[in-house]
Amino acid sequence: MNDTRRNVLRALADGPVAGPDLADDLGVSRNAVWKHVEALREAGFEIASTDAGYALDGVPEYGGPAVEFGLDAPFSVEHHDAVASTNDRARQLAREGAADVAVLADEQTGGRGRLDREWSSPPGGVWLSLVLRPDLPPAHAPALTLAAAVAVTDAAREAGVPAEITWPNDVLVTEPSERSDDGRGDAAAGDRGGRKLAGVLTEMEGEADRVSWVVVGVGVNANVAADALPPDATSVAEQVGRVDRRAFVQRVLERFDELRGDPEAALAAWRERSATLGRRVRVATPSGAVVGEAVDVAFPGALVVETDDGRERVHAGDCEHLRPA
Ligand code: BT5
Repeated sequence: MNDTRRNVLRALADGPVAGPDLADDLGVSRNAVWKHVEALREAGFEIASTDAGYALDGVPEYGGPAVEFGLDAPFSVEHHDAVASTNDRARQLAREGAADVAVLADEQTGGRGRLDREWSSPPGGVWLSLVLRPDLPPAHAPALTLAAAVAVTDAAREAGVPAEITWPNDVLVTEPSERSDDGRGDAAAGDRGGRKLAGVLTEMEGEADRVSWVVVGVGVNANVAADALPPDATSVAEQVGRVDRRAFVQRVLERFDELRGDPEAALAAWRERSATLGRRVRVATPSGAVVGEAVDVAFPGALVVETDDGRERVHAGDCEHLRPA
């Protein structure tokens, strides 16, 4: 959304404003104000012309301007009805120099998981990619993935879904008997630990000592029927019914914004929400399987596994929860 339009909305949020006053406050012509109001009406904002001036009567259910309106985090939002992949669009924006843009799509036709796996992205989901330009060495970027997983987990919990995180990037809903807080630890061998609600795909470009950009892609099965998803997936709709995606995305962006500059807080929050810590795991890594008890996650996101041969730090891989030995 352009800056003047954003400022028009901000002014209307505080009550009716006369067109001439708005023009003066924003330093634009009355005609320009009128054009911005018309554009906002087209975007779904209900703006009445009253004796007291323009009055905001309604905000659209979803979309870029709707998510930006009332958002307490410094992201501009670009919404598409459909794209191949919001990560691809975000990478394009990153290469053009953008920062702090959130790309959203209702549907992805070529959604990607890690290692070029497919990510099914039917209409109704939250398919979101953040363009970031943090002042970080590339090795620290995994902390952003953890922060995103925490942000999604908190938004899901506020929507009533008992979500937990499995290392490194999955947000799952576990069956009550499998939940990490009941201490029973009896998920089936080879189990991912529950049904997958969301995943995070982080991509970046940069020099050895500093990233030039990072794209954090977040996929959440929000208002999607379970039968439109892979068999071991679940959705917010299936768990608790349809969610207000505008509020959900705002919560994700705000929580992520709180955590992105504070990796220690992100790590602490991740540990509290983790279904992996304290479990026996098998992590498939490029150099072989690591099996043992997951005892910690260490900065910037390594899983610490207590194996028969001592402690190992695993930086990347796919993690399964095992039955206790
Ligand atoms: C992930 O990969 O979990 C990262 C997913 C990131 C998706 C977002 S959506 C917005 C942005 N744009 C993109 O193109 N991507 C990002 P991974 O851990 O590799 O998990 C992939 C596996 O999850 C697949 O092989 C399937 O088994 C399963 N899967 C595919 N679609 C799913 C879905 N919608 N829900 C749950 N599981 C799914």
